Amino acid sequence: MTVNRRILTLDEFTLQQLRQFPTATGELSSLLRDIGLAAKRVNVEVNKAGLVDILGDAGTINVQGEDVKKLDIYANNQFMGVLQHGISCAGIGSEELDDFVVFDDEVSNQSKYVVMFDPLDGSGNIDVNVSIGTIFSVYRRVSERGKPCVKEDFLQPGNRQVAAGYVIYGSSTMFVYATRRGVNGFTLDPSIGEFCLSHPDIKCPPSGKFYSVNHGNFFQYDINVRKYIDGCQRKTKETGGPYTQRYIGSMVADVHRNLIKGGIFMYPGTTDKPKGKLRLLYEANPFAFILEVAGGKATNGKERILDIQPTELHQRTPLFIGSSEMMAELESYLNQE
Ligand code: AHM
Ligand code: MG
Repeated sequence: MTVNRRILTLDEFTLQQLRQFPTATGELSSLLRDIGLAAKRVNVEVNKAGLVDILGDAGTINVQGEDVKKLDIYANNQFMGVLQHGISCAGIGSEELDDFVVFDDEVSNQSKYVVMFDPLDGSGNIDVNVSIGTIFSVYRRVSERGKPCVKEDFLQPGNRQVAAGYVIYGSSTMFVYATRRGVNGFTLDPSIGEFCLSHPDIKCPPSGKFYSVNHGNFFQYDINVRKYIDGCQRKTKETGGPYTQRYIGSMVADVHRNLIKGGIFMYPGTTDKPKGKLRLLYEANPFAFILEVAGGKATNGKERILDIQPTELHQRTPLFIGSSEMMAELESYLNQE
């Protein structure tokens, strides 16, 4: 008789990690459990998006001037709700909200962490059944516990993240998170409603075949970026190619593929938008942290993403992120006069 391999759930895994730190309080495990719970609720709605009247525009424009889809609002409320009612989070910042939210109640003021998230990244893809995701970033607050959290708790450079992760609502639903100790991926088993450890200790291959960029903007990119993209298209077997271009338009899906298989993702500045499109605090920073822990790299073209001192919640940054050797080659182009 064959014996089933022991499956570790997300909760079991985080508790197991906790046991290795005798002084740990369990607040991070609790926070990850809360995020996992919200992700499962969002997953249910994403799966039936075509069936119920939750699909489509909510008819409002968010703080970035973009159309807000109903699922964006639903996801935002789920993540904010679990974090507000949990025991670990003192406040949040979200792509969908104008400003930081300080929870300011007895339990929250005692909490150790603040969280920033993009509740539904790639939401332009909802209507067409393409993978979308949630991205989150966790910081230990710098303000005194017992009091409401403050702006400085949120405006910390990415190198101070305690944990970061994403959920991909794809052909299966996965929860991937990183701490300094490693990156681990959990696949949702719908039959038991649990995220189960499926991708332990993820390492990003140093090189790969994929490059992901919006080619439609090609003539708006800086000359060195264009030269690099041109170089990607000229790769031969002898120079590590041929490369394959893959751009889904959901950063979570594009970076997830490149993390697992090796590749590079770019959202450079354009002549119209010199800072690009992506947001530092809840898109670039969490992925930069995850990729670096997995052995990859992330820059804005001039400096390491994780070293940028943020000044505001919704600030944007150009982003180049991926496998270490591919990033080194990219940087050799970007550094040209
Ligand atoms: P969103 O947060 O409004 O969904 O926008 C972010 C998304 C990323 O997931 C994706 O990589 C990018 O926007 C695609 O933008 P573009 O269509 O300009 O290439
Ligand atoms: Mg979004």
